[in-house]
Amino acid sequence: RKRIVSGVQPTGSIHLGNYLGAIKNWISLQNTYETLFFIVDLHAITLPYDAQKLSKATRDTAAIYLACGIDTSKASVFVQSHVRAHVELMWLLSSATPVGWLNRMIQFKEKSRKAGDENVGVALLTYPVLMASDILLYQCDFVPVGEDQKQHLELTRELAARVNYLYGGRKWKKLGGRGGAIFKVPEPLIPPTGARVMSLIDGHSKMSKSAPSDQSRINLLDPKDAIANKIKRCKTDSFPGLRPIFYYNLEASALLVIFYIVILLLEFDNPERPECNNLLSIYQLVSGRTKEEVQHECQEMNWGTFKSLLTDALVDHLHPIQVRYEEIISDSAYLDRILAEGAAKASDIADATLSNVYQAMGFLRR
Ligand code: AQP
Repeated sequence: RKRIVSGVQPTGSIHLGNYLGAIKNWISLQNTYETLFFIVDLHAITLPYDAQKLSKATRDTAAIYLACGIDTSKASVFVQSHVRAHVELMWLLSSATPVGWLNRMIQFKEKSRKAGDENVGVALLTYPVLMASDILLYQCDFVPVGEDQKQHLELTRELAARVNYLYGGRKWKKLGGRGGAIFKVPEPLIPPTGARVMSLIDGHSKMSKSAPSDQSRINLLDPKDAIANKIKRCKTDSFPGLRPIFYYNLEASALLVIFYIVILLLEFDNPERPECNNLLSIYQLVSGRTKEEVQHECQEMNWGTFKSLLTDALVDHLHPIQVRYEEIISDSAYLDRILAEGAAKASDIADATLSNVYQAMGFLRR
């Protein structure tokens, strides 16, 4: 079977964006592919973080994976730092990574501009090399990536090709290796559309763990009251109802009726209503309805009616996940066992790759 690897950083509470944009998609992927899902704790320290909270966030994230439906009879679940090969391979790959490639990374430019050079650790610059090592260690075929990670995956692909060229093939064979490619060059797996969840207080920014306001996100473990409160207070717009804005300017001419129908079909994507699009998309994803069904159901609603519908849908969807999470997190022996088994399986694959890289790069082996 083709192999996939993916993970979430334990940088805070897992929110609806992480779930709808990543974890929920993994549930179906685990049925088709050989899957490895890890908690990306080594990446969580690239920006200033609270050491007192890291291990709890790591356990919580693992429990959430399982509570959401990751099935450990199909997928390996492990903590990144439990598989030493990630950091080791990163060092080896660093030697083959031109600094220029890293300087060009948009995320680095944006985050370092905000924080200032003196406040940014080297890890923020070298983060994409660790990400490359996370992927290449497992010789995976596909990596699910959102828009913001596309550039990093491209770097991973270029780095894999470069290492294969520098050390693979006949050169590796001369060193006693099997020759050929050292790394499989992975392909991006673009998730289904509509999975980018935006902040509840600003329809132009994505929902994020590190956004200062908790009001901007629905955390997967938020109780019912918190969800109701956040949805009640979330930003909407001043257009009436959930209809397309053009509706109210319509004359009764046939041409405009056709125009209206086209706009109606495009309501979700109306760039003038980012908050409306976001809330409708969230409702669509948690209710399991189609875009057309949601449009039909909601077009006559005012915000008050829609918000209570959305709150109920969210609470209904998240409740079973929260119940399951409580069971898992309170059984620490079970969680420890799952993570130990996952790390052991992952290490088997990762260590084999690492050993090949050491050999191909000419190291004296024990
Ligand atoms: N708002 C989002 N909508 C859809 N998908 C999202 N993801 C994150 N936010 C959204 C997806 O979640 C996965 C894991 O993300 P990550 O933890 O590795 O880092 P991130 O993308 O930077 O997520 P956050 O929540 O914004 O964390 P912080 O604040 O720590 O940077 C990825 O697949 C991502 O696409």
